[in-house]
Amino acid sequence: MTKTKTMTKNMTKNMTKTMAKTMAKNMARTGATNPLATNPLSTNPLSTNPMSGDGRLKIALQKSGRLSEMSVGLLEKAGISLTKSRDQLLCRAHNFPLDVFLVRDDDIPAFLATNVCQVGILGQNALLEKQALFAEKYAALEEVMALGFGRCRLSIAAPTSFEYRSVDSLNGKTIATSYRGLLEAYLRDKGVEADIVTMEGAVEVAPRTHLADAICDLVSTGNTLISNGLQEQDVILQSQAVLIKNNNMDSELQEIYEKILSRIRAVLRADNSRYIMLNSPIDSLDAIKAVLPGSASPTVMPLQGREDMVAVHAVCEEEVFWTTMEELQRNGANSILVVPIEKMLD
Ligand code: PRT
Ligand code: ZN
Repeated sequence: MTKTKTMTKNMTKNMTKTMAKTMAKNMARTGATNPLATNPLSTNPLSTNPMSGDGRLKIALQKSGRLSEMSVGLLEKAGISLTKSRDQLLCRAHNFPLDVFLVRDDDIPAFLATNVCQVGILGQNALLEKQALFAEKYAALEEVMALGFGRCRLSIAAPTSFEYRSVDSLNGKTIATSYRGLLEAYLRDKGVEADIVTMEGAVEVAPRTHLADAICDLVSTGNTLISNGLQEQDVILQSQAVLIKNNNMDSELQEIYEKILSRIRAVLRADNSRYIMLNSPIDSLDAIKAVLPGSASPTVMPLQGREDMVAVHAVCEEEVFWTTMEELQRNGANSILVVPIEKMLD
């Protein structure tokens, strides 16, 4: 089978790594500055040579995994409508100059480093791990914005029977992880000497199978650790999904990027904000304003037929808890309504 055919066949599985490598090699060999010129995707029947400097921004998202749905959802909330087909590598937005590459999260940094894509969404942990392992290659990738989903932490955990007093207890021990770069940096910083066993998955079983004394892995609920008889000990990194970019955009792409950025900012702001409406006695207006969370200047309007009451409307840029509503009520507010905000632009 020819190389091209193999790639097409395995597009949904293996292509991303191969492509990034091929591009990097070609660039090094030819000295080309534009990796789009050696684009193996040009045989992709789904595309009309999407990478030929066509004035469309390229974004890399995780194809299938914990970040996929939220990443695509974020673009959709930003008004970008994608032709959805899960087994495609490439989606074109039809109302915005944006192409979306759906790839494995581990490959996203390479896509940006080779300028196949200019922006991407991935876990901070994944970016920092690549930068820890290959500092020079990924130095130019920049974290632009935390996106508030995919929250987790990279932690060291050990069997409950392990007498863990501090990270020093790991001296001379073996630790299994998929995050060798970050773990090595952490241990170096703490002056701890330990052996590291790299595992691609199922890290949590390593102590039970005597492959390692402890592990270093991502944790969100902590249930996986508990069900494997492990106890979380040290948190190396708090992580969440982030928007990243390379520094390779011409002015045309930069303009598209800034528009997307502004829309994503607006979406995140709206997601975190609530519109609150209530009626307040004029006498306790100041007290009520003081209770309204994260709201600078509420709108106050007269209430028809009520000399003693006013209507108060405010955008609260943080969550409105039941306890806050109860406090507003204690201060004389009634008819309190809290509604989500769909879109918001200054
Ligand atoms: O196929 P591809 O390579 O794209 O996906 P992947 O399997 O490598 O990644 P995926 O989808 O599992 O995770 C993508 C990103 O989601 C990670 O890089 C993190 O940024 C984020 N994330 C958030 C997590 C978790 N929470 C998480 N809990 N990634 C992995 N886990 C795993 C963890 O490794 C452990 O096995 O979930 C287990 C622990 O979960 P709890 O809830 O039991 O603590
Ligand atoms: Zn991965």
